[in-house]
Amino acid sequence: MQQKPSGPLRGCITVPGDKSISHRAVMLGALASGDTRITGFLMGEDCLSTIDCFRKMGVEIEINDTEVVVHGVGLHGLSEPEGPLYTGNSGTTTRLICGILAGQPFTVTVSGDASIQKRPMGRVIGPLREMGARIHGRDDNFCPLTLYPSELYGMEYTLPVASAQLKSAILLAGLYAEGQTTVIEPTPSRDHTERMFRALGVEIETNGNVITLDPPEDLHAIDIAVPGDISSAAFFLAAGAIVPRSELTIRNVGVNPTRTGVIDVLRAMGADITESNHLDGAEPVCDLTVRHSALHGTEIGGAIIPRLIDELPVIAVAAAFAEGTTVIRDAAELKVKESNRIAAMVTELAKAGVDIEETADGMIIRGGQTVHGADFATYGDHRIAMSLAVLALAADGASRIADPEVVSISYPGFFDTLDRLGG
Ligand code: SPQ
Repeated sequence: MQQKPSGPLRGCITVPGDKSISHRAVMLGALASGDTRITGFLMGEDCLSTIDCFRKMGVEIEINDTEVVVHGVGLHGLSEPEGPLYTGNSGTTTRLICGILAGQPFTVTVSGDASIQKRPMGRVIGPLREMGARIHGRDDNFCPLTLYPSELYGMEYTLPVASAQLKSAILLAGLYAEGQTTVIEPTPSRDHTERMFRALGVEIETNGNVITLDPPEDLHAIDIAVPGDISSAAFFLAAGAIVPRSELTIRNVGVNPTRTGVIDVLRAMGADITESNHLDGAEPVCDLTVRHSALHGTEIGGAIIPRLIDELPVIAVAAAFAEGTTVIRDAAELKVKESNRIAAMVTELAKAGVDIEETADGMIIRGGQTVHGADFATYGDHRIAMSLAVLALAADGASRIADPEVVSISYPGFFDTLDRLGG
């Protein structure tokens, strides 16, 4: 698809529901006793993969527009699927479901697309085995993964990486374990699983970086309102900041503090972002307004990284338009996402004439020079596609983006919303 430089982006939009919360709502709704009504559900391919997996295990799930009703089967009510579970492109589905499957009395195989088959699963296999799970993975690290019936025991586990998927897989297995399960994080990662557990009546305590779960008798079904995804809003925050004369508002965005690193970093770069209409609930939300402003480089590393890991590609785009140098470090996890997001962004931004250098755990961007339109590859990665679309809005000359349809993994209407804003 061809994208030309944009006039100002103006207007008021909503973004689709949070992907992380949508996955968890289906998973925990399936294991709850009673019906879970989910509003604002993300109808992206990844979340539909999660629905498909649970349907195959006997859970009735209705979809009406953006509302989903999960008829929970209870903690011990899943049934053996007829064939393997297919998780598509979704790392969250693949890793979290392993925690649940480890506690089931049947054998099941899980795999996904070519990208999922390259993503490391050893980080989940190891701790689940320590809890007593019997799991076989290709080369002990990759899909397909086969899980066999086994007895699970609670344990204390220190995560080697700050990963919400790994933390959640262990806590989900903890539902089926004898005794307490404790997870210690190097730095806090998104805590949607813990918040949802609490809302469903599970005893779970967070003390700094230590999370302890007591296995429950059952989960009580509740209604879940999914807020707009801050990871999707991030594309418009960056676009509004770099396209001259823009001013746009994104309503009802989830601003859980474990996810708001992108707001902190864009503000540190000089972006004009204001918050209004704060609502506190299981997951806090507010409206975000961004106005174009001059940006400058910054340093990004340490504990903020898990709070903005998925937004680093679009932050790199903002850095290309910022005066001075931006250094991103401590972000080696970017190499094992849907694509190697460090290599992908360095290669594509260099095509646009950006002075950018790959480092072992991040990148260095010397911004403020003219950024040119170019023919961009997406590496089959939704976040790379949308980040490059944002770059194209403010670049000099037209750009072409190969396979733009990959955005449907997390944001099916992305290009329509961009059009509506004048992009
Ligand atoms: O689900 P998937 O494919 O892993 O999606 C990504 C994304 O960019 O949408 C990562 F590639 O988000 C992850 C995120 O990076 C979603 C997630 C979650 O919902 O728990 C946690 C993060 O991954 P991790 O590996 O740090 O736990």
